[in-house]
Amino acid sequence: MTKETVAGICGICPGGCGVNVVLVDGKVEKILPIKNHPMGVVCVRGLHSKEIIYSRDRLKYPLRRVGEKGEGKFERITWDDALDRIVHTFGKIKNEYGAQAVMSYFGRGSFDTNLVDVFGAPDPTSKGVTGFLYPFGSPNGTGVSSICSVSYNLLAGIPTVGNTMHALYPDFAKTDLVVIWGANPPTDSPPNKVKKILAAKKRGARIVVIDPMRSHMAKKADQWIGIRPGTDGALALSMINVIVNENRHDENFVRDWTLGFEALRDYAKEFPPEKVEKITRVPRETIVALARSIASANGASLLMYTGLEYSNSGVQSIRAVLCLWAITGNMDVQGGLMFRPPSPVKFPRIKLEPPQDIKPIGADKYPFFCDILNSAQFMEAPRAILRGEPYPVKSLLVFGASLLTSLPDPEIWKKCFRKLDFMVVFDRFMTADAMYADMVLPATTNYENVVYQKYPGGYCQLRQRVIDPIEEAKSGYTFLVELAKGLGYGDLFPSTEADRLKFVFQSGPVSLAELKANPEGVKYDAGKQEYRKYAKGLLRKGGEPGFNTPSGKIELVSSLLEKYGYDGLPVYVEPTESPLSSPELCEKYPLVFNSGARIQSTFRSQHLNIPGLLKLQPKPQVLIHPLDAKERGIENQGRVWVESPRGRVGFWAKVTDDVMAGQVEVNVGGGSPIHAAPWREANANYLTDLENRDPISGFPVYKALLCDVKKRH
Ligand SMILES: Nc1nc2c(c(=O)[nH]1)N[C@H]1C(S)=C(S)[C@@H](COP(=O)(O)OP(=O)(O)OC[C@H]3O[C@@H](n4cnc5c(=O)[nH]c(N)nc54)[C@H](O)[C@@H]3O)O[C@H]1N2
Ligand SMILES: Nc1nc2c(c(=O)[nH]1)N[C@H]1C(S)=C(S)[C@@H](COP(=O)(O)OP(=O)(O)OC[C@H]3O[C@@H](n4cnc5c(=O)[nH]c(N)nc54)[C@H](O)[C@@H]3O)O[C@H]1N2
Ligand code: SF4
Ligand SMILES: [Mo]
Repeated sequence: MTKETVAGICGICPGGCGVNVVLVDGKVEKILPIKNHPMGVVCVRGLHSKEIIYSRDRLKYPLRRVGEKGEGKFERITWDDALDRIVHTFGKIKNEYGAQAVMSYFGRGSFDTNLVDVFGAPDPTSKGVTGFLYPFGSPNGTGVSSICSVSYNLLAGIPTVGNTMHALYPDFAKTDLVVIWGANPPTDSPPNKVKKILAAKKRGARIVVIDPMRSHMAKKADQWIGIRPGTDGALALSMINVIVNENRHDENFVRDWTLGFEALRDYAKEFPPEKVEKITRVPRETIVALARSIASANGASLLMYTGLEYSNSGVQSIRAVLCLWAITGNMDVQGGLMFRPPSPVKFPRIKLEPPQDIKPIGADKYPFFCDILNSAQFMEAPRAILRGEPYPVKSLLVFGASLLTSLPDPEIWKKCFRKLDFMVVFDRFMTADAMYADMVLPATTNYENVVYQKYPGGYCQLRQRVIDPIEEAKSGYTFLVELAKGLGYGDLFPSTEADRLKFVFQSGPVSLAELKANPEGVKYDAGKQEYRKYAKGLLRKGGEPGFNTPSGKIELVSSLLEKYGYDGLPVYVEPTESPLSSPELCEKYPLVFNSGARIQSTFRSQHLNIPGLLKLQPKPQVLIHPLDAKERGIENQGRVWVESPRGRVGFWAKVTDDVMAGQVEVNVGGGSPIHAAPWREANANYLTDLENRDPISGFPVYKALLCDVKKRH
């Protein structure tokens, strides 16, 4: 028996956590954290790496469909045959309908640095892999950016503060007050912020969590503020109202560095705490007290992520919160919401240009989204696939995604899959989508790949290949480069993973030799942190003072949104399906529906076939308050139906006051053929609505709908 331990990076999700891999006879035996690694921790899924890598469910060979779509009959083919067939069919579709008829969807399984830095848009960075089909001639690179993170990161950040939100970070080390608003850091990938937040608390900073659920983080916080889902915009505007009325805003900052204060002040008059208490369910005293704390904190920091994206005013609600941070002078100050320093070093990237002669799908309805991302908004794909509007889409490459479990209305997507001429799925496992594909191709875990990982703050680590690929699985990079070669543009990219590394580190901030000599990673200078960079000309390209917005100021009224025909103010809109906006519907569906708060043992639709992880939560749950459960005769762990105007799905009740009375939280992820039976039957997206979206982002309203929960006999 040979036993060795090698330093590497966890290869299960894109979190990039540093791990020591214990190998016995060349097989992964155990995963241990690397001490003092910038990511710090290894989550429970990382600890179960062995079970995931060697799962008997892994796809091992390329497959070609031989039965009907959805039937699940496939035969093994070779990679060469598979690639030839894809190249031939994409070419045929291009000749007949134009290159735009070929679309790609890159999901949560595609966030590897190799892919994002090569095939993603360089500026602004969105993590989306949008560019693979640009050289082919198709603007329809799309993916999970159509439903995740972009609304917060790009569409709210860029028009308001002039940067992506990923270019900002909360100054936990110096803060007085941490507000966690629509995020739960323990289930982040990676979960590296928890330690910093708890250290801030220990130092005496106050931690406040605004969330419909008493989340993991809320339990550790000083205060949990429960809120009705989708109403955060009203809460933020009400705090603005209080602050302005009490003259607590930062007058100098507002005068010198913001645009549209008077209009915002006037609009916020419509949101007095007495009224907003009824909208949000946050008591008026709490609204006033929190507003005062944010205004008076010597640095109030803010941590947000996806929680506010999925309502009818998602982008604008996130903007309202940013406006609150701006007028209270909490931007780029000690303890506040900081901009990352301009980095003196750059990793070389490959720049792909989108085709200019044709607009992506969705550009007519979501022009701001499509322009910022240079990509299609996938929510509009059914129109193109089923009705040929505005032009037909005939082929879909699904890369590391599970559309049938993650998008609203799985039946419409099945219809799309049946209608497509050609569909390819590249994944680690057989997904529900793959059952409809013409070709199913096996992907590696990142333990089987060679790449590098760079971390914010100046740290870089080599991702060593710790095991050989399982059977014929290929890395995403290898697959895409081989496909690009077949399609005639392989010469744009380094042709192997090894060449790819050489390309980056020929002029990257650290050398390949240094990285190889230090497998736990290397620090490099990512710029000096200073406060008030906007005043020193450190945020704009030309070195002029100000923010990176059209006016150079933080735009409380956004000129960019106005240019696209949207309201420039961060307007609040009541969710279109809610107790206040649809009282009649509410008689039949009296509970507010929320879905998709992360659980540790799963990652969206993943790991629901892994016995060790399933043990942690064997069944899909709906979290319901004891009062609502009692009224319905529902017991803890009892079987229930969750019903919405779209349908009904079976779950198990978790009766808990971690959710507020009158609203429920439904687990997301179920619905794949390989899932354990209870999860296989529980696809929460039969309950959500494809047409109910945020008008700016096109994101579905996953988190502010109506439903009822009934005992299942
Ligand atoms: N109702 C409701 N629906 C939601 C949400 C919600 O909150 N509520 N959340 C939304 C969000 S935020 C997201 S991001 C989407 C997620 O939706 P998806 O992007 O579909 O994410 P996953 O379900 O994780 O599916 C990822 C797939 O990639 C595969 N995979 C993993 N790693 C790799 C890899 O390295 N290579 C390849 N080729 N494949 C890989 C996995 O096996 C899995 O099948 O769901 C959304 N859907
Ligand atoms: N273990 C694990 N980790 C994951 C994932 C996973 O599936 N499993 N998914 C990954 C993905 S795809 C993403 S995008 C990130 C997301 O990371 P986060 O955005 O941090 O996602 P959550 O952990 O669900 O935290 C969001 C919080 O917002 C709350 N929330 C929901 N609706 C509202 C609302 O209307 N208002 C307010 N104020 N809060 C609301 C939820 O209750 C939840 O506590 O996590 C990633 N990490
Ligand atoms: S967060 Fe992701 S990368 Fe980090 S340990 Fe967990 S599964 Fe691995
Ligand atoms: Mo996501």
